[in-house]
Amino acid sequence: MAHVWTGIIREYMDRMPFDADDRIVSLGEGGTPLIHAATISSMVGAEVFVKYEGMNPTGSFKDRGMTSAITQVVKDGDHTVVCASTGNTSASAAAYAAHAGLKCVVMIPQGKIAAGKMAQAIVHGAKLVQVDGNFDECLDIVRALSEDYPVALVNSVNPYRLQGQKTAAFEIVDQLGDAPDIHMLPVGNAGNISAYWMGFNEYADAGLATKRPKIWGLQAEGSAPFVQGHPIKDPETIATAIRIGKPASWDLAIAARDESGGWIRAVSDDAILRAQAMLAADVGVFVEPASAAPIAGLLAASAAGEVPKGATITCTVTGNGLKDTATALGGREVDPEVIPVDVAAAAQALGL
Ligand code: AN7
Repeated sequence: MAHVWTGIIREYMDRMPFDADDRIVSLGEGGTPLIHAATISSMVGAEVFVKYEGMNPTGSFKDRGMTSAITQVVKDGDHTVVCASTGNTSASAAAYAAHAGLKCVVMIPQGKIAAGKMAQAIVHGAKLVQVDGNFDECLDIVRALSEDYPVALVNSVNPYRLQGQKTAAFEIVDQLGDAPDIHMLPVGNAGNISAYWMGFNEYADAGLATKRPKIWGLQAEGSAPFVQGHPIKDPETIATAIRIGKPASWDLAIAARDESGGWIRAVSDDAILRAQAMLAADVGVFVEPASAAPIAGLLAASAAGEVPKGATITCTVTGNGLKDTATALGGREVDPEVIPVDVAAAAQALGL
């Protein structure tokens, strides 16, 4: 009989801060595909795989952290969760809160989150407030709210978030049979890079992997505090998910970079959009712009001769392209020819 996936907490229960008696709040997250990217592999002279996190229940990796964060909120007996978000955290928090019967309140930077993510939070019944400021300022507000009011913070400063998100590293090792040589991912608030490093270390320490990957993190050029070496005030990028200037998990991300012998670099918005198109057209995986940053970074590293020949490289593509169709379609022909109901006209229109 096929193994039916039961969500990351149940699948990795022995490595999670929960036990079988806990009421697990799950939408079946995790168990996402690791897909070989043949064209990109031959372009860079390595074996490249993408971890397709857009396959999660709300379309992003945030669900891994939200199942564990919300499970703990229920355990603690809290009734309302709060988060700041560039869109995906709020979509995920809203869905898991709905499933658990909790209230969800969300602070988002005004006009700076993708339409699909906004729709998710609204439809799942969250109370949304737009802030005339950026994500970092929204996070400052919700941190203060969670100190002074009876609301539980579910941003990645909540340690249960990283506990859930580390399972993506477990899955990659389980899927490959060992850790990759290099793992690449986008870096925004820096929770995920910290969680992956935790997960790869935990598996190596347990003898379940023979090595630990170098971690290569990617930011958008206009929003690259780790590349600048300090927080920045007015982050800007088309990849709104990672439009973050003051990452909360700063020290953990620096540790992941340095202990692994990796790096964090920046790529331009144009390079991100080209990588997004390449992933869709060559791999068959439609991601949101932020998720394409690692591929853009991989192509740049390859052009600089920095990709080790034959290395196994995994790239987390963090969010589903359906969340932000406007950016993906920007500058493209979106009004295909209309024909009468006629086979000959169809053949002619299709150039057959
Ligand atoms: C698609 O939703 O911060 O470095 O508020 O949505 O762990 O922050 C989203 C971040 C990468 C960066 N890719 O991850 C939010 C939020 C996508 C994202 C990141 C985000 P972190």
